Amino acid sequence: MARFLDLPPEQADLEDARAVILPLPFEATTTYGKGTGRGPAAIIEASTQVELYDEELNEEPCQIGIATARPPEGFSSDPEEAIAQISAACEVLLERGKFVVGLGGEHTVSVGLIRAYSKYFPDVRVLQLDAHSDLRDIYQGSKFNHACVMARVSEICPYVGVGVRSGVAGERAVLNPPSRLIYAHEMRRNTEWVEEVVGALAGPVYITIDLDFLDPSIMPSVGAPEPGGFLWYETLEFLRQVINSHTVVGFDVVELSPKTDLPASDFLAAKLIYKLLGYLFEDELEKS
Ligand SMILES: [Mn+2]
Repeated sequence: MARFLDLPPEQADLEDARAVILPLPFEATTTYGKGTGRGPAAIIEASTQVELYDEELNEEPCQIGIATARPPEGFSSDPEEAIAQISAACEVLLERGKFVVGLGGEHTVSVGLIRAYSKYFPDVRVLQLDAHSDLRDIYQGSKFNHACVMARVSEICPYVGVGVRSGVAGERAVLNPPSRLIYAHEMRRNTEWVEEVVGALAGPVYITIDLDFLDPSIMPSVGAPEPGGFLWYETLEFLRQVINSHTVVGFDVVELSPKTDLPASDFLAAKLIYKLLGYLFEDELEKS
């Protein structure tokens, strides 16, 4: 597999890199549009076209070193096994002090990543960006279906879900505070939503980004596109504020279902990852 951003070997060396891209081409329980298994490769391929210079930060965020790991060896197609493999792979990287960026794959992969993170950061809280609440306890006979991701996450740690515009009746009642679910229509009505979400988070924060949080007009390459999503700059401004207000310890970008005639989606995912790494390591970049 190619290297994220096609960085020269010295900037992509696992030993020295601050951040590691962990491709997780897992797809087993997708229900609607298929193809998330090809997501990581498509994001990495598109990333080779991303400019290394970030004009907003006036820095080259790649200076922190960004390595690209291999997917877990003998990657299982069974969700539970795959989650265990992902968790183990993530732990190895956390042990080495790396900032891990998980690349999905279907959203199920986040359960493995968050499981590993919760071991290293026992008081971690998750911020979920997603069009779907993913709160079903069981779906199509499995507790590890992508429609159950946040039900499983809520068993690991508290979380705040934002941007949701598709869910099931009574889902809020199953959440124990401080976990919270904020619907997209509520965010649209409340100009203070960014401050509200930032205020609802505490401790080390892990961000899981289901790309269908974004509006299908800018992110059509997802399995279950939902109208009424978020646009590029509002998403960046929101995430930058989260990063500036909290210690963000890791994130994942999941559910890209690449289509050959829509390369802009793959590029958006790659650029989003690079923008976030720039925001996250801005202080270190300024010092260097
Ligand atoms: Mn999801």
